[in-house]
Amino acid sequence: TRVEIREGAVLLRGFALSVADELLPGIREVASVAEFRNMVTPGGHVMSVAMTNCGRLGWVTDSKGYRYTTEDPSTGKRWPEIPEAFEKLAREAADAAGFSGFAPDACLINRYAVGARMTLHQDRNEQDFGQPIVSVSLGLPATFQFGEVENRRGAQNVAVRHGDVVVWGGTARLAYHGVLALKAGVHEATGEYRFNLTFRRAG
Ligand code: MD5
Ligand code: FE
Repeated sequence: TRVEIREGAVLLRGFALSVADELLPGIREVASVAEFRNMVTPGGHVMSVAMTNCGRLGWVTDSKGYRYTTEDPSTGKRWPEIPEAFEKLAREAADAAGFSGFAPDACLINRYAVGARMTLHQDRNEQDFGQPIVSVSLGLPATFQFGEVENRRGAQNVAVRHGDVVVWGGTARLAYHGVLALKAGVHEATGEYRFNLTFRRAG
């Protein structure tokens, strides 16, 4: 089913369910080359979410700031390629939400363990805010928060589960959003984790 969670943001419930068993080995393969790590924010905080990337560009943060890089700073090697199954899913989800021709060049992979969270923020490191972001949830459920474009006030909650895909574009593209602390649990596909694949056209 298709749920419009706000203007520009479409939740495609279960859209990735049939390909989840191709996505999870893909995550494992990417992480065998570019390991999950807890990056440091410019303010000096270690992020509770562990991250890695695939694609021409990868999102990183360190004491110098947030940015996209072509190389993994922990190895100096280029980020692994986006697996074909990831790319196909991202394109089809964007298409289903009305954004045809989406060609991501960056896929940030977030790994949430119990207690991991993401405080309200905007995604502003990409070149063209006219391009949507496609987000794929795998494993343990989470509570996603989405607010306004102007400020952090009045955020609303939406539950995201294994296989759900959200496409953010148009007026939702710069909305504040975050993820509440992950509750402990065990999922048959991912064990004690939630994974989120975030596809962007960054460059
Ligand atoms: C997550 N990740 O569940 C989320 C999914 C991130 C991040 O937020 O930056 O890694 S992406 C959700 C998103 C992206 C762009 C815009 C909006 C939400 N929004 O307008 O609410 O790990
Ligand atoms: Fe974000």
